[in-house]
Amino acid sequence: MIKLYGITQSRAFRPLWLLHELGLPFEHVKVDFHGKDLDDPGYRALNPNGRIPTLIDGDLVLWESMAINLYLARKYGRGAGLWPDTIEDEARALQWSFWVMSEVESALLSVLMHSRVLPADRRDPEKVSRNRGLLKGPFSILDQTLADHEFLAGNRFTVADLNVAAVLSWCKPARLPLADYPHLDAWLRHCLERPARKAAQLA
Ligand SMILES: N[C@@H](CCC(=O)N[C@@H](CS)C(=O)NCC(=O)O)C(=O)O
Repeated sequence: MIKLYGITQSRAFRPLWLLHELGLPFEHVKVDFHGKDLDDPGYRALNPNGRIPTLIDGDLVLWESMAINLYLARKYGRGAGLWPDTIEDEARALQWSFWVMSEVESALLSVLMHSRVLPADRRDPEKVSRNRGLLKGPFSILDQTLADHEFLAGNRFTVADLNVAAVLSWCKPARLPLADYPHLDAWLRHCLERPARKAAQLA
């Protein structure tokens, strides 16, 4: 059986959401990044980075949330429509998954940490302001794309939408308003309304 390591309140949320979309049976091992779980030698043998998530599927041990999702969607998601139908749309799914990790994730995480997660005395408003500024470019690009396209790869919700929306789900807890990006805002709400996203959040 598939095993997914990592608590919901981490990047493990991304594969958890996808596993719920797929409706596959899986074991959820709630390894936490608070405390000592990630120092456990058994866990380190699976993921030498000492991070979550990690996936086991048969002989495959895989880490990196986007790699896990692209693998799961390609292997198990064709029937559910989560893997794109054409090579061109596969390429778009890869493009948007790499894009959200390289252009958005780090700046958005910094806004989240410094406006919400860190204790008040460790928050740096300068970082919030700088990273909010950095996000304007990528958010405008995504908004323009979604003005002309309902979805990011093909004409239905796929792993491309899930991967990008899962990262952008941090906008709400980071209290980042999206009013300047109406197409992005509407698409994100639509993605986050999906029952599988809600089920993953409760996992
Ligand atoms: N690029 C990795 C990042 C994984 C990652 O940094 N996970 C965090 C939790 S969200 C973690 O395990 N942090 C523990 C640590 O850095 O010690 C991915 O997307 O899977």
